[in-house]
Amino acid sequence: PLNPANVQGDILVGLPKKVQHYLFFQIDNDVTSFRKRLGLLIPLITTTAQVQDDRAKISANKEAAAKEGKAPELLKLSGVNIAFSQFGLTKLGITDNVGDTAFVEGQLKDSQNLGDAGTTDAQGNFTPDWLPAFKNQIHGLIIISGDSELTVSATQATVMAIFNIGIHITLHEVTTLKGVVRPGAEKGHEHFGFLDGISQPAVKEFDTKPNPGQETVRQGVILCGRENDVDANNNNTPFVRPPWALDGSFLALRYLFQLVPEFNTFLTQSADPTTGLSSDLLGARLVGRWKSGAPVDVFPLQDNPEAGTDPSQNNNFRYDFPDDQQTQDRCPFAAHTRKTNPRADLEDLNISTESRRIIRRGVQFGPELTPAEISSGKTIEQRGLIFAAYSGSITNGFQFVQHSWADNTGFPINKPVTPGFDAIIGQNGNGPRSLSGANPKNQSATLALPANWVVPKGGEYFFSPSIPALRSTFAL
Ligand code: N7H
Repeated sequence: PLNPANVQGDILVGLPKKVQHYLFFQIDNDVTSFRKRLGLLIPLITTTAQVQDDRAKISANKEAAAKEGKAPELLKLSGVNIAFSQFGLTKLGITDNVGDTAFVEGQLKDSQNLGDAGTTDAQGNFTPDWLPAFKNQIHGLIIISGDSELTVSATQATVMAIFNIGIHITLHEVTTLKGVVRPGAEKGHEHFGFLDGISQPAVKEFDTKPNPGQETVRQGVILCGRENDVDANNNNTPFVRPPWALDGSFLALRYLFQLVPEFNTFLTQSADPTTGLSSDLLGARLVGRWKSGAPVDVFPLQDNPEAGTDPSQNNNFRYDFPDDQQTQDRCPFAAHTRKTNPRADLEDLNISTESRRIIRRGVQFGPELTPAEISSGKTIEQRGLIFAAYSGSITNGFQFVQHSWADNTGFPINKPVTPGFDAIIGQNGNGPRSLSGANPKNQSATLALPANWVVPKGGEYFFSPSIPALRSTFAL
């Protein structure tokens, strides 16, 4: 059985965070010293068991404070996880093939396939419009989370001191992305304003009390070497993995900028109040949920904020109301949540979606809208989502969801009209995007989406090894 002390904490439960740093690094030439230093880092790595303990402490604290009518004492929690790219494995001299072609090739090479905008030179080589940092060979990623910028920076300094003492440098930083949860009532909401992190798969024999509507996946969908660790793109053939891959997970990391004023302006301009399509309803139909989190499949005409935050209601739908499969009365076929987890659209055709599920652990970055941005309707500050998704396979999970679902205008299949692009994340390089069904009163009309308002600026695929694998195979 699965031992929570063996699995890194971000995968199955998520490091508790208000602030989260993603430190992308390269290993320097003295690999032996790096591996020794990694050995010193291992006791600092937060395991699943520790996150479970920390979360229990946080709720006990809150309860105790509530009883006494006081504000809960601030816990200075901090978490550390580590993951390696294929470049990192190669640098460490680990030659085993972990059995995931997307990971082995790296995300830069996958960027065109993901639909990222970029340029192709005379030799036919594609370069995405990414930040220069992500065009480097990144060897690994250290994730540091905590309750404040101060705690996280202090932990980051400790981590750097383990690897680099005096002139003895074993690792250097390529870039650090600093995520921060949005303030006040926007906590838990991404920058377009929608509550996020609602729908995650439950993991069999780990998340033993799924919420209504929450689907349970076998452990191998998220962790390598466990039940159903199979290639869904190749007749569910079992993946061949080295033994040390057991209880590790792949991490798809994407640095996604969001153009919030432009998104808001589009909603205002494309609303059609004469047919009842307010800008709020249009936004909800593009996402598949109202800003509150309430799913449009259950609440098609009006928001229900109470249901939005209620775990017994906010995930309890399958796009299987009698009118759902052939009409877009309730939810457009190309709404973001429907594209990325189509539920009954495939399941009722006897096509399983289990191997396509991912666990999302991202964090927002950047400030709230400034007055100048609100008045001009133009993005000035950089903001968006550091998207992070874990699964037992990138090719089954993130890559497939982005390429074969979000970017594929014919998906979901078997519909009377062409669904179009995922309204939020669908990508067509520099080309145009549109979707059908945005207006429930005119469902075959297509709505042209002006440009990408989610702009990929970089990323990489990583492998997050188990604690025993870090000891046996990565560290010295
Ligand atoms: Fe999405 N958004 O604000 O619109 N996402 N997402 N995502 N996403 C979800 O159900 C968003 C991105 C998935 O099971 C919600 O938890 C934004 C990528 C999946 O019903 C909201 C960005 C990929 C789900 C957003 C972004 C996915 C999901 C509803 C980028 C994968 C669960 C909250 C900036 C390729 C679907 C929730 C389900 C939900 C938003 C990126 C996938 C509000 C802004 C790149 C699988």
